[in-house]
Order: sequence, then structure tokens, then C-alpha cells
Amino acid sequence: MTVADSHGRTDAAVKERVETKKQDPSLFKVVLLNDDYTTMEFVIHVLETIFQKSPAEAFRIMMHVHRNGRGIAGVYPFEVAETKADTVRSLAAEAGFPLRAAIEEA
Ligand code: TYC
Repeated sequence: MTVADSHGRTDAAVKERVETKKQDPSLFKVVLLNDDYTTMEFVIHVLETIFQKSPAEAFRIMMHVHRNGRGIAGVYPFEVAETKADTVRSLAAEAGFPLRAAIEEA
């Protein structure tokens, strides 16, 4: 016997919908890029306030970016990553720093 729900969906249709949804929250890295003008203090402030890092972790990530050119500030679902990268850009622009943030699929 085939069972259908109130919308006429059979078990197979319901199962397919659930499996499609599971793929949805793909993760994205927010990557900070080094430059010569943004102060170390400002990058630490960004990491503490936008990415909820401890002072020690914020310092570690900032120094990693300073030495290696780029580094991961955090990994989030797409819309969160996009919003955080936008917030970095607007805080930096407001403060007159050229700090850049990119997002990349994790
Ligand atoms: N290189 C900068 C300086 O020496 C510091 C810095 C670190 C800038 C990380 C950007 O994403 C950055 N003042």
C-alpha cells in the first residue's frame, strides 16, 4: 500500500526532500589578507569583536596573516560568512584601513 500525506506526497517524495535539505549548509572560510597599512591592533580588534576570538587567539591569527599573507578568521555557513566579511570591510573602510576579507568554500 502506498501512503500519501495531506499534500499527496508519497514516502519516496518526502525522503527525497529531506536528503536534498541535508546538503544545504555548506561551509565557507572567511580569509583575512595582509597589507602594509592596517595596524596590528585593528586586526586584533576585528578578530575579537567580529569573530569572537580570545585576545591570545586573535594575536596568533593576526601574526599568522602578517607573516604568511593570509589566514582563516573563521568558518561559517554562507550567509554568516558573507555578513562577517562585509562587516570587516565596512569597519576597515570607516577606520581608513585597506584591510581585505575574502570568503572561500571550505
Ligand atoms: N602587516 C600589518 C602591519 O605590519 C598588520 C596586518 C596583519 C595587516 C594582518 C593586515 O590582515 C592583516 N601593520
